[in-house]
Amino acid sequence: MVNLTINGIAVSVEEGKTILEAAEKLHIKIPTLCYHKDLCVAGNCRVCVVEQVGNNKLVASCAMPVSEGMEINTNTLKVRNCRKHIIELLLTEHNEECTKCYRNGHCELQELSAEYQITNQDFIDLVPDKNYTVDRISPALEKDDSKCIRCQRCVRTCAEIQSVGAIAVAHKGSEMKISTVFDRALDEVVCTNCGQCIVHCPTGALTEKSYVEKVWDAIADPDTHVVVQTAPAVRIGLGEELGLGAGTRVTGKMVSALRRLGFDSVLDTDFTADLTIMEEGTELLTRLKRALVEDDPDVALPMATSCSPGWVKYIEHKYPEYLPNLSTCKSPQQMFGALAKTYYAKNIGVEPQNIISVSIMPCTAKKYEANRPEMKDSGYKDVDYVLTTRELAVMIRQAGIEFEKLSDENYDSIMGTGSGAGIIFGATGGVMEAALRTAYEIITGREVPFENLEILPVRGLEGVKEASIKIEGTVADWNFLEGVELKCAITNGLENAHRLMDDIKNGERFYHFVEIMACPGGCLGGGGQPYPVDDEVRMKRMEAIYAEDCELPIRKSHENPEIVQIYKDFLEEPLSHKSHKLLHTSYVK
Ligand code: HC1
Repeated sequence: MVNLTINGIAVSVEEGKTILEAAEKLHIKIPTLCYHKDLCVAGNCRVCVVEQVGNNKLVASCAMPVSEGMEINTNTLKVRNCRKHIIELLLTEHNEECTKCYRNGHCELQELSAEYQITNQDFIDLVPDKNYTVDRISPALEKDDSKCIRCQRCVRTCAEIQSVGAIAVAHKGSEMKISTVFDRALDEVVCTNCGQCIVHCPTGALTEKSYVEKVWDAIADPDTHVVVQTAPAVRIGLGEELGLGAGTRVTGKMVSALRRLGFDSVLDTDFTADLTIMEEGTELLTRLKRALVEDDPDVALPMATSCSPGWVKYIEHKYPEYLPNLSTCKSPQQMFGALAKTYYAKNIGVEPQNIISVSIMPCTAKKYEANRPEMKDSGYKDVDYVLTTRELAVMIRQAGIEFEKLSDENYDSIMGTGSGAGIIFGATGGVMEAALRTAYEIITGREVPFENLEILPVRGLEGVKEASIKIEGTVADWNFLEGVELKCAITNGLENAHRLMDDIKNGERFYHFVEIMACPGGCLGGGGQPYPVDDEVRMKRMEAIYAEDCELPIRKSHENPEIVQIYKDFLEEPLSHKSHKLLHTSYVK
């Protein structure tokens, strides 16, 4: 341990820790901008300076490791003046139209300006014409260089967490900017639309494309029936965005708020998460049969999940030769959209052209996914508008709804019932766990023992998790699986996906089934969820998801009565002609 004092208070921390981490232990807050717990240290903004006693030096506390006997002051006149000047200098090149900024009220630079009472400007405005580029081409993301403080959190996120590298630093000195290859629009480069750059950006330089006004217009139109679906992870993120603690579960209040906002049908993506288990599970068993019984050399294994659109875009760019390995299942969002304008429309007696289908997602890539040309199998655009968890919170605030005071309400029916297996889709490992709960019962004809419902090895934030299950006691149709050791892997975050895919490609690992989610922690850590985020927040959200699963009366997808009903009334059976037409797709190089 290393002993030091901060503001005269003694503290001991492990060797290698920084001054910032030591101060955190003493509950002394040092302001930061370029620093983020998820990322490697850059030390480029210097707003975290502190004074080292003895040499009177100002040092960047996020980058400076502690040393024995060190004496640090975090709140001297010199420190405060230096931080204030840094903030003022940042503001000289920053778009100051804060009242018109998308991140107004959620901006770290704005917070620091308020904290340091920056009320006048001592420095010359370096960019008086504010003639910056704003990239609004993507259906998912927007990039406004006039709000960038060049902290490079986005660049490190895109490279370190996501291994994508769509954005990088270009030019030097005052010309320096965050750019793409040949300064192209985000929509024209390898960006996966995951939105991790947004949740790591301290200002409004990177934001989601908002469809709030479009949705208000649809709600106000008396000729449209507006159907809304809510993703598994929204119910554990919305409360946090509205000022409740991380991991607060607000499912019933969210349903109630959606009705008050004016949505005509309030339905649940968990329903189509359950449907995905039926379709994807059957697809996996079909592939296994082709491989093990028919010895078909063309069958693509491992089969990979396809519900995370950031991951789908990543595999298209980086591993196109593995596209046949993707499950042909559309994501639950898109399955829902296709059914909203067919099955649901027919059931409620509304013409599909009069339905506007809205989804609330923790994810920005879902906006891109809804706009893919493949996603029109209902004969219309399957999902019209995608809002993030944050955008839903905006609508709730605009409508003057006192969220905390709402009472709990239930989703409408049909397509409003989800099982516990459906909700755990929102956490990394959840699709695998949900699939295993159902597959076990189908293959063995026996009920999963209650104590085995929770499959702990597939849970948690670890980069790559593995599970190997020996199949025993199969029933008739599935005897070809007797004694087979089913090998599965789960990963979250595209850097981890990259490592896993390279190992598969190099023949170092073999699996039958892999679950890959683009964002750290899975959808609960998606690019449309509240900021700020780190592993502590992700863990709280994860615990909330598993707690919700525990309390649901139905915890297996195949036991969801609305799933049983849709196969009876409409789809007939998994992988039927109708389900192929509406629920499946394929991606080509
Ligand atoms: Fe997800 Fe999914 S779990 S991808 O993270 O399969 O976004 O929550 O809605 O579609 O169900 C997201 C979450 C979500 C889909 C489901």
